Amino acid sequence: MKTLTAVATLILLAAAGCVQEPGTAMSDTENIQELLRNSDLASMTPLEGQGESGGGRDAGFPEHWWRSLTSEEPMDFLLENDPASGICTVTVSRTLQASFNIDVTHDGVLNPGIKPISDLRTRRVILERTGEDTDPHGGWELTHLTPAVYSLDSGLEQQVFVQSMRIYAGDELIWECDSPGTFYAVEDGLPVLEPGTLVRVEAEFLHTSPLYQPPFYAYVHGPCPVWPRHWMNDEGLWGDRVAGDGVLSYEWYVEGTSDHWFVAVDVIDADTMLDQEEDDYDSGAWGIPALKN
Ligand SMILES: [Ca+2]
Ligand SMILES: [Ca+2]
Ligand SMILES: [Ca+2]
Repeated sequence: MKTLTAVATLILLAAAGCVQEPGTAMSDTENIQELLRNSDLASMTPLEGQGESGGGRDAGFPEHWWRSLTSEEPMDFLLENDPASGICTVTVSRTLQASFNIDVTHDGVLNPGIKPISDLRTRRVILERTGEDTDPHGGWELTHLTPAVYSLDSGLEQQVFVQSMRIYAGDELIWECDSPGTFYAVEDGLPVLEPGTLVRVEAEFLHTSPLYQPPFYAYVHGPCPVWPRHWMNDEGLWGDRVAGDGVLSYEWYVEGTSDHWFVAVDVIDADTMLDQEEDDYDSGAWGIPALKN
């Protein structure tokens, strides 16, 4: 009976991918990878889904646009040091393939063209071993992370980049980033958003080879009203404090019911946005998980 139970347990563990050899505990590397695979903090959303194109204000904006995810590779983990020290920095990366659906004909009909997307998402995290072998994930905990950076993986030259990002609650600055290599403590360094609070996201962007005016379009993703994605402007509208200063903004009341507790700023090249035929998808983004108060 004892043997049967032991065998049954072993089969269950093997099925869950936890144990390769009878009686062998998971290694630090396996524990770290398992933790990261299951962590909401480590994951990086594909920024797909619907939203505002630009308010339908003029023909300089598409009638509609949205990304639809085709496939994602599993997350890739590069351990930057030997975890035997009890602290480990890991580069997490993940590729995605998607479609950029864009409809530039303002005819009241949804008739988009499709541009292929091949992107790479990367962030670094720090884990510490604060518990015992028998604790979940062998006592490892995710303590710090950088923003997720979205970049092209298509072979085309990326020409649009995020330069800075700030989150305000009311008029109080609660999170800012000027360099995506910056680590933030999970315990007290992430933006905490309270449903119903007026939140403003500001960001600055760069186009390395601008052809059009404006050179790019920018969007914020997060727990926003109606749509999880909204247009950011530099026209002094909707929370933008100073028109024409290169700081783009969007302000909203946090939706408690939202599933989108990941705040991202997303820049798309005007060259991508102004037609629906060319294979010229160019975009970049930064994103950070937000905690719900
Ligand atoms: Ca149309
Ligand atoms: Ca501005
Ligand atoms: Ca184009």
